[in-house]
Amino acid sequence: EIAEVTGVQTCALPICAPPMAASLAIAATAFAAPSRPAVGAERAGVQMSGVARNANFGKLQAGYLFPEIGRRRSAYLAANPDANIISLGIGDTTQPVPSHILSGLVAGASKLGTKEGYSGYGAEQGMGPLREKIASALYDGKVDATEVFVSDGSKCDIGRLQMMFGSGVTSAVQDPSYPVYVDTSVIMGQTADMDATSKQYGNIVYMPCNPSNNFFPDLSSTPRADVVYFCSPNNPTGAAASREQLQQLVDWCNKQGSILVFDAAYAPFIRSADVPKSIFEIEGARTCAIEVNSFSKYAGFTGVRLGWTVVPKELVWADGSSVAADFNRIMCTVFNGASNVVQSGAMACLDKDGLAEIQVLIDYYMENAAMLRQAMLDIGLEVHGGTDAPYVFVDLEGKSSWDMFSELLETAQVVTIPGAGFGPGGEGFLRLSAFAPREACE
Ligand code: PGU
Repeated sequence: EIAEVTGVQTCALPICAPPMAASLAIAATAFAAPSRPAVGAERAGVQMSGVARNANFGKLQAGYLFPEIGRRRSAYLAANPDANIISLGIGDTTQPVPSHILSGLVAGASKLGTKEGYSGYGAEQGMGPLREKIASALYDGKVDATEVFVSDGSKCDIGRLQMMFGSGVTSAVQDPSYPVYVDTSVIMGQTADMDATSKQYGNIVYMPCNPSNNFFPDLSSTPRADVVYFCSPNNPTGAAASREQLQQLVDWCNKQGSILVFDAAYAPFIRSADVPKSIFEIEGARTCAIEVNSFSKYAGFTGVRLGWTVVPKELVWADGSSVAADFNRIMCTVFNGASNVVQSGAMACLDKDGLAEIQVLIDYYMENAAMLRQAMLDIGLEVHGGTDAPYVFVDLEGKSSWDMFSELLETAQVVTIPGAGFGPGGEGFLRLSAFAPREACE
């Protein structure tokens, strides 16, 4: 019976111990962990662990979106080695780091070569002067330096926020949305399986955001969720929510007792007047919102890596305890502080010269966006985004987005991102990234 429980009965392999020792070992492990295989096993010549796979991975439908696009691009290149591929796919910056910001990175690296300048582990929350500078230069004093947690990027912070929320919460997302919110919810075990027809995971609240509602959800008919992910300007639709819309969102979250995770990674691309660049410009946000943000798209730091998360002091859990205190606990436990070299570069981003250099970079990418938009309009397609965000969202008039992705790759050697990769609500659209070099957009 014990052998049956542990599954060892079927093991007829040389790695198994002799019968007497085996039965003792089996008995011991059977009491310790009766429902699991106790030892590694070899099947079809492959050594396997006795560790059960985290079942949440089985719920994920495919690999992470962007490596999947990369895989298809590489397969095409392998079959067509002379192809000159134009990439309007992943939102990855392409222009060099400007000179003043670069000098900050270089200075940070050089310091490490001197006895006086050398530093080892830093504060897990980031260097004090950088936290101060983020609070003053980007939030105009609306947040305190102690509420800013400096990190290695906003994607990583979303993962750490999920670790803090745990597996018991329900999450709401815009549909379509940046796939990290849903995928991390699945991996954390917050969701049920995906429904084959609706292509939605159970226990996630999908908030449709499309041309029919001007890319803002009807909150009056949206079920409550514990955590609401909202990205503005949005990836992939390019829509930027107005002040009134964000006020509605904050009021709704406060009323429902939800925590809003506001992703402002594209804030500096906003051109429209009076569109907020931070959720903390909205009254009431301090009792419901967390903001994740990043230098990736501001300053070409996608590979350099520096982001931050703002958790206001007023934000508390249902028992009245501090969310910031728990996020701090996560950062101290699983993060050892952002690179000191990179934090020196970030300081340079935020002084007068650095901010001016960032503006030049953003102008460059937004000019690309305008060109992509115009090109799509010229061929008679309906387009969204591209005016307050570096993404142009093209309406495919009912065509499948994966089919169109393949067709464009094969006939024009252009890489794009199919809207369906951002959730079922993205089907029928294609995302074009303006982070390409100018020649690609021409
Ligand atoms: N938040 C949003 C809304 C994003 O679109 C991205 C990057 C990030 C966060 C990540 O920022 P980091 O600070 O660099 O971690 N989105 C890109 C890149 C793909 C990816 O997997 O992050 C995109 O093409 O959508």
